[in-house]
Amino acid sequence: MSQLMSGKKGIVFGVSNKRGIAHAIAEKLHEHGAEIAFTYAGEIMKDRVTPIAEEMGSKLIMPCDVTSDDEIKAVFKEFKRIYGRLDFVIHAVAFANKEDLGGQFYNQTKEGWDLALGVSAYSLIPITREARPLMTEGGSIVTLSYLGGERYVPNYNIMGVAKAALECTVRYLAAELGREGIRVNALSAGPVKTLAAKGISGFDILYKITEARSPMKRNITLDEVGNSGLYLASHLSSGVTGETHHVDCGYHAISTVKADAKIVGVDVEADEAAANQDI
Ligand code: IMJ
Repeated sequence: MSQLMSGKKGIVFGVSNKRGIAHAIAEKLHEHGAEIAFTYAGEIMKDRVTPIAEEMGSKLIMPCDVTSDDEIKAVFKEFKRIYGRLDFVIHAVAFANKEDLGGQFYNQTKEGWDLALGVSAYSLIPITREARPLMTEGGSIVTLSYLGGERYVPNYNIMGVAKAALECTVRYLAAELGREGIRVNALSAGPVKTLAAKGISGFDILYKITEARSPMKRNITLDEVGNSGLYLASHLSSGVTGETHHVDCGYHAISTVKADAKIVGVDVEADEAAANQDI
C-alpha cells in the first residue's frame, strides 16, 4: 500500500456505520497512512463510531453536534492538543426531517428549512473557520453533495436546497482560503445504498434508473467514492479547489431525452439509425 497520506492528520465528521460514504473515505485515508479523529452526533452514533475509530487506531473520538459552534470549537481545541497540525477535514453531515424528504415542496416549513440548511450547509462554515488556524501547512476540506442540489430530483426537496447552498459555500470558502493553501471541494456521489438512503421513497427507482441510463451503465461502488475522497483530501488534487466533483458513473452529464422520447412518441433508436445512415 502506498503511503500517500503518511504523516497527514485529519478529522472525519459524519461516520455512521461501515456501509456509509464517510467510512469508505476514512478507510482509504487510513489505508494510505493518515491519522484520523472522528466525531459523532449523539449516544447511538457514539456506540457505532467508537469501534470503527478504534479499528483505525484513532486517538480522538468526540461528540459534535454541528449546530453548536461551541462543540465544533471544542473538537478542534482537542484535536490541536493531541495532533498539533491539521491536514484534512471530511464533512459528511446532513440532516432533514423525514417528512421534508417527500411531499409537496411548497409545504416546506421554515423550521425544517432552518434545520436542514443549518446542519447540512451552514456547518461547513464554522468547521472551516476552526480548521483554518490548524492548517499551517495548507490543507484540504472535502464535503459531500448530491445531484439534487443542481437539478430537481423527486423527494430530495429541502436537501436539494441545502446541497445547492453547500456547493455555493464551497466556492466562497475556496476563493478566500486558496491563498493559504487550503482547498475546499465537494464530492457529489451517485446513489449508494447507505443509512442516509434507507427508507427514502423513490430511492430504489433512482438506483435502477442510474444503472440503466448512466454512461457506465452501473452504479458507483463505495470503494470508488473512497478513492475519489482520498484524491480530493490528498496532494493528488493539489490544483483543484471550489469544485463539485461528480463520482456518479457519468449520470450528471446526460440528459433524459431518450427516456422522455416515449412520452412524445419518438423512436430515438430509429431516429439515430436514420441519422447514421446519412453519414
Ligand atoms: C434522500 C432523499 C430523497 C431522495 C434521495 C435521497 N436520493 C438519494 C438520497 C435519490 C440518493 C440520499 N442522499 C443523497 C442524502 O443526501 C440523504 C440525506 C438525508 C437522509 C435522511 C434520512 C433519515 C432522516 N433524515 C435524513 N436527512 C437527510 O430522518
